Amino acid sequence: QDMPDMWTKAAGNNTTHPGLKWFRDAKFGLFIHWGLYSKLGGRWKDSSYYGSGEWLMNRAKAPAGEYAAVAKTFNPQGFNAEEWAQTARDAGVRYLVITAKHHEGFSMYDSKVTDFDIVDASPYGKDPMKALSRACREKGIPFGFYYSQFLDWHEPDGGGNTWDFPKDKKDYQQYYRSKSVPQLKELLTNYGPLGLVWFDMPGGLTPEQTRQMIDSLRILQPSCLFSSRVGHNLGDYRDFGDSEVPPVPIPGAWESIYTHNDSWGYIEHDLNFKSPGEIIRLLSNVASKGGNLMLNVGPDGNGKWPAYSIAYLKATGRWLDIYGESIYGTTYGLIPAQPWGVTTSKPGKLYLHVWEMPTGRQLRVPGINARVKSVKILGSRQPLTWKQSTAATTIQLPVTLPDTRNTVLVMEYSGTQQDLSQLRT
Ligand code: H79
Repeated sequence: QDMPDMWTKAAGNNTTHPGLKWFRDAKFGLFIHWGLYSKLGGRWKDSSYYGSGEWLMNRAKAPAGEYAAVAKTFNPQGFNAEEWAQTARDAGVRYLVITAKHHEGFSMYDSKVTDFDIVDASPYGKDPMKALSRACREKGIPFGFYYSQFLDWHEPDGGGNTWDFPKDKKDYQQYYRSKSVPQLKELLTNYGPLGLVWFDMPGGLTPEQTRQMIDSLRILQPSCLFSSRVGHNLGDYRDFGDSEVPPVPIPGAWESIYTHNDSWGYIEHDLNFKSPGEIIRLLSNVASKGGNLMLNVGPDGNGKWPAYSIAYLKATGRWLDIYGESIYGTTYGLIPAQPWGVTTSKPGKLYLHVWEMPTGRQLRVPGINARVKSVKILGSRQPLTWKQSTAATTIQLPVTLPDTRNTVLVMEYSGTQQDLSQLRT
C-alpha cells in the first residue's frame, strides 16, 4: 500500500516504554480543558470571539495584567472531582488528561513556582488537581496532565505573547528554567503516578535541549508517557493534528484528539455537540486505523460540564458496555473502510462495525484469507449465516439491527489471515 510519509513515520522512538501497553489498549480517553478562559467563555470586555475558548486572551490581545485579574474572581464551587471521575467511568474512557496550565499561563493546581495559580490567586483556594488525580486513581482511570511547555502569555519570557512583551527581549531559556521545567517537576512529583504528560506546541529549544529536559523529567516517573508535541520526535506516542484522523491504518501508539463541540475551552453559545452516534462512529473509525480517540469536554467557570457532554458521554458508555470488546485492546481492521462501515481486530477475530444497513441486508466482507468459523452480533448469542468464497464473505443480516448507529458483529476465523501480533508493533 502506498502511504504518504507523514502518516507512516514511526510514532515514537521508544517502542519498549512500559506505558505503551495500557495506552494502546485504552482506545478511548477524555481530554479536559479548564482554566480562566472557562469562566470568560469566549467573551472579553464587550466582544465575543466565536471559537476562541482557551485562545481568547490571544484573540482579544488582552493585556497580561488585566487578564490575570480574572483569577481573582475564579471560584469553581461547583467542581466535584468524584462526579467528574464517575462521569468519565460511565463514559467508558480509559484515561483522563486535564490542562494543568494552558497558553494563558494560569496554573490550575497548587504551584510553588508562581503565585499565578488557583490556590494563591483565586478565592477558590484549593487544589482541584489533587482531588481529581485521587478520584481517577480510585476509579482506576489513568490520569495525565496537559502542560503548555512553551507558550505562556502571562510571562515576559514565555512564548507567544508579543502584544505585551516584545519578541526580541524574550529569553525562552530563562522561561523554561524558571517556570516550565520546575512546574513539570511539580506535576510529576505531587500527584502520584501519572499515565502521561500531554505537551503542546513545542518551541524555543534545540533537539539536544529538549532531550535534556525530557531526561530530567523521566527520572521522576519512568513509566509516564510523554506526548509527541514535546517536539523533535522525542515523544513516546504520536499525536496527529487537532481533530485529525489518518486516512490509513498506522502502526504504533498514537492518538487523535477531538472536541465535543467546536471548542476546547468552554463557550456558552457553542452548542454544536457531536451526538452519541457521531462519537461512537468517530471512536470506531479511529480504532479501525489503530489509534486512540481522546475526546475533549470544556467545563465552565463553575466547574460544571455542559449538560450535553454529560448526557452524550454517558450514552457512549452504554454503547461501550455492549460493544466495548470491539474497541478496547483492538488494533486496526484487516480490510479498508467499506460502504457499510469499518473493522477492528484481535487475534482470530474481526469486528465489523455496521454503520449502514447494506442493500438486501447482505454484508460483504472482501478478501478474508482465512476460514470463517462463526459470525455473531455482539451481545447476542444468535449466530448469523454467511457464505465464503475467495473474493468475499457475505453475511446475511437480520431485518433490524440492535443499534442503528453502530451494531458490531464479531467474525471468528482460523487460518492464516495475518499475524495480528505483528501488526501491533
Ligand atoms: O489545547 C488545544 C489548542 O488550544 C492547542 N492544542 C489543542 C489541544 C493549540 N495550540 N495551538 N494550536 C492549537 C494551533 C493554533 C491554532 C490557531 Fe486559532 C488558529 C490559533 C489562532 C488561529 C483556533 C482558532 C484557535 C484560535 C483561533
